[in-house]
Amino acid sequence: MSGPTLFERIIAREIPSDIVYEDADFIAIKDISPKAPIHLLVIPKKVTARVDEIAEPLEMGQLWLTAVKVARQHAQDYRLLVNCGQGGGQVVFHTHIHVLAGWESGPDSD
Ligand code: IU
Repeated sequence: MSGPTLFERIIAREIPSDIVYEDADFIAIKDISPKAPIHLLVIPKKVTARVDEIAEPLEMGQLWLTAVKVARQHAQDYRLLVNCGQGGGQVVFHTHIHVLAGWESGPDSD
């Protein structure tokens, strides 16, 4: 299947989304089906299907630094998570990092 990914269409404002962060290279949105009190997705604008397709250390570093920055804007403690490939639970094949946070006392407490 070709054509723009779901997240490209969100970046282009073709599909509405709750955008919490944007810069030249990344966007962060609220997950439409949150799995934690705070559930954000940090998405590179440069499309790769899955995180292990990012070969450039600088790009990989900037992705994770942006995820940390966005996470810290919303919580002191948080979980960063990447699903990689169908067998790893990935559903949207445009690389993204999940930011999960906001539990009373840790992710296994609720
Ligand atoms: P995954 O890592 O590919 O499994 O995560 C995809 C996420 O995208 C998942 O948590 C969905 O709830 C989320 N999502 C979304 O935020 N908006 C959408 O329109 C769709 C999925 I489809």
